[in-house]
Amino acid sequence: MKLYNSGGPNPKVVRMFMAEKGIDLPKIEVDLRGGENRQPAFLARNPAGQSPALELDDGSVLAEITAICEYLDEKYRNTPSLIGDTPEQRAETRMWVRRVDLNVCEPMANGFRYSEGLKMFQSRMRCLPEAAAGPSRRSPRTGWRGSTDCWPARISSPAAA
Ligand SMILES: N[C@@H](CCC(=O)N[C@@H](CS)C(=O)NCC(=O)O)C(=O)O
Repeated sequence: MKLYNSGGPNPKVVRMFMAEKGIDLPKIEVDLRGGENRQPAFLARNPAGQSPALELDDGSVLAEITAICEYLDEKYRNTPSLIGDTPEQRAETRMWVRRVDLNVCEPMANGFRYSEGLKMFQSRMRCLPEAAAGPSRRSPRTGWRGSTDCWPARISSPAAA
């Protein structure tokens, strides 16, 4: 196995996960600023043109940090699971990962790509500069801008109870 690695928060998530699990894999550095990830050689591995990507021993390639981390968690069972040992623990982990991805990471990344990062990203992906500011209305409950109004009034977790 080898990890196609680069700067940026997403590969860092996988590197942190690997560090916690004590996993060491060969890394191939991808030059994002130079656009190497949008060239045919890299696109052949990950058509999404993004880093990280994990090349498995059979030559297939796994992308998306959550899928990579879950795969490594299952593959390296000699160290404690970071996802969970029971269906309930795993479900709770996945619930929070989805909430963080949809409500925090994706809006934050798009806010950057459509404003300060526009120069770098407009030739790489569809950008919507008009959406950079996001919703202007604040949630009366949380004070946050965005789609968090659809969250339950109190987010409960067994750990917090
Ligand atoms: N949804 C992807 C996001 C990957 C991503 O956005 N990676 C960034 C680096 S943090 C990237 O490759 N940016 C360069 C580009 O999109 O051209 C994942 O979960 O891995």
